[in-house]
Amino acid sequence: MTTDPRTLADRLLSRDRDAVAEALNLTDDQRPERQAAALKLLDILEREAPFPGAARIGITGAPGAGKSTLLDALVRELRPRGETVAIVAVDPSSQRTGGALLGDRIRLRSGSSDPGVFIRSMAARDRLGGLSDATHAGVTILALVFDRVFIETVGVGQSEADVSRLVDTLVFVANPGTGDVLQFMKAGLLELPDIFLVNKADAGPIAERTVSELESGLSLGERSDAAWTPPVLLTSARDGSGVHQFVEALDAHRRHLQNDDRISQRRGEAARALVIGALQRRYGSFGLQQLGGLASLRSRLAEDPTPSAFTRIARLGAEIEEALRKSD
Ligand SMILES: Nc1nc2c(ncn2[C@@H]2O[C@H](COP(=O)(O)OP(=O)(O)OP(=O)(O)O)[C@@H](O)[C@H]2O)c(=O)[nH]1
Ligand SMILES: [Mg+2]
Repeated sequence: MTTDPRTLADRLLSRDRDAVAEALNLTDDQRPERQAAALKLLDILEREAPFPGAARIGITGAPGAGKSTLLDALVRELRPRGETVAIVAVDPSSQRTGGALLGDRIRLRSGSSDPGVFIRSMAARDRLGGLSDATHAGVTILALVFDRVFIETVGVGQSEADVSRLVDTLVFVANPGTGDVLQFMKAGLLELPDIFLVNKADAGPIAERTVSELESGLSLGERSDAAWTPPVLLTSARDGSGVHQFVEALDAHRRHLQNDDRISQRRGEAARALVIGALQRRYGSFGLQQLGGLASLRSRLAEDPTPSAFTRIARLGAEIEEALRKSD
């Protein structure tokens, strides 16, 4: 099958839902000629996408915290408002079927024929808990066609930082009474999320205790965005309480980012971190040394902000490979 990247890009840019599956298949395809077409497609999409476009939201938290159940509740809150929703569920290992199960659950409730909901499960291929480039591609494609794009990832330390580079708003879902909040704080990750949810509010006082733990933890730390105080909300994905307030908090954070154009800054920083992360993952620190090291790479990325992240990763990767070949 031949796919012309320009034609496919135009269909996505005009929000043609039928083009989504074709685009995702293209970016998943490992054959070299298809990879080249996929890169061209993603490059066009990243450069021509309306700004700021869809809201990109990451949902992270320990296994079993209720992330998928919350997404299910969110879909039922957002669809009656006429909003379309795409969900990327990142499976930490290909054996797991969490994403597929989530898909079945939501499809079951909201009707399999609802074209306003799209769910895709993706393997975290590159390494355990990490996000693959396919996730980056998926978000770029889905953000053109749907109003909100959610990424569900299991929090295992590094994955919070990875997902924060792909989203505008990061949500941490705490499981009350399990100690995961304490672990999260110890790992120094409290500064990343923009919204905290303590789910399973129906479990009673233990959930309120977790709220206080988080609030006191948050009062100690400094945040990179001093103008935003992350709310700590109680939700029950099971009975739906707090879900409406959660959506309000998501909207408030989006408005906050659009004030003073913080969103451009955030996306710019995220894109640079994404490029560095991808190169590090692929070539290691020895590879980065071929480009003069991290500091030099950072300043190069800051100087010339024009190419898409995808193009940069490809070009800098080729440069590293060339340098490695020469030093052989
Ligand atoms: N009591 C109660 N149980 C909940 C709530 N939300 C989710 N659960 C239950 O918690 C379990 C895990 O829920 P999931 O939504 O699959 O959790 P998850 O965070 O997506 O889990 P992974 O994808 O495995 O990381 C399920 O049995 C849910 O029914 C809640 O608000 N209250
Ligand atoms: Mg899940």
